[in-house]
Amino acid sequence: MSTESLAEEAKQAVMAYDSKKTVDVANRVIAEGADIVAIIQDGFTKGMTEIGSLFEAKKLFLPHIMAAAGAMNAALNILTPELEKRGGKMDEGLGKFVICSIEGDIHSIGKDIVAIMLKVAGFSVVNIGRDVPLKDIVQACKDNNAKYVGTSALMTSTMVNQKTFEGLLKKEGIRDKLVTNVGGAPVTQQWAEEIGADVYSENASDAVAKMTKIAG
Ligand code: HCB
Repeated sequence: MSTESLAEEAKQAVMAYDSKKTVDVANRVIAEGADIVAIIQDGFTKGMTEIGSLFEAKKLFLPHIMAAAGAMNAALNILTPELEKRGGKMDEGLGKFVICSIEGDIHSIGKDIVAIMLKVAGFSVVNIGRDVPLKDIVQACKDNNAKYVGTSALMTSTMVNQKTFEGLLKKEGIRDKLVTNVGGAPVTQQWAEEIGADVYSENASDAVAKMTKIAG
């Protein structure tokens, strides 16, 4: 089956809140050796985005989002270890990369995809979770002697914490030691520039492309 057809099935399965189906698609992606990243981005993620739009249009409600997220996560639980396996022996030599969903934000699906893809690309990723207080992110950067820090914000109300975080890094005297990366659905290149973040990443592939270039 083509990658396009599998991606379409993945999208439809998320939109049907059907975990059995998402797991079935994930298993077939592995069995057929299909492109996992393409299926995640062009399939499962597109289904989630569509669910988000229907929610915004008040055609769906929170339980629908939770069910769709559950279906997507069921597939990611299968695809993530396979992605790591296909990455071969991961040399994490590109440096420590602290990543999290920022204070106030419990959305974690996208951040976890970015984390795993950066790991496969060769970063030593320290995924410190979701809704992480800004002071704890700073502490994790210090404790790990991180070179890079990525924050994910899925809401307009939590994006502002990315700006506060930039200020906190300066106050703590470690801003110059870090490359900051920002992402999440409402985040844009313009926002990154406005708050003084070093890199904006639209999606996981973009994060890998831009960060590996910087890591040299
Ligand atoms: Co949630 N939610 N949600 N939600 N949710 C959004 C984000 C809305 C846009 C839905 C809407 O109104 N249309 C909305 C935010 C509105 C706004 O502020 N503009 C919203 C809301 C309001 C809420 C609650 C407040 C609802 C409520 O309780 N009334 C609540 C949040 C509570 C809180 O955080 N304090 C809430 C809860 C939930 C869950 C728990 C049901 C569930 C999350 C489950 C989980 O993550 N474990 C959920 C979901 C799933 C969504 C939508 C539908 C999908 C998000 C998602 O997973 N997308 C989302 C609608 C949408 O975004 N269009 C909706 C798929 C992933 C793969 O994409 O964009 O997250 P991504 O990540 C990409 C990309 O952005 C980038 O790469 C990733 C991979 O390609 N990236 C980074 C992300 N982080 C990065 C970090 C980097 O350093 C670099 C790149």
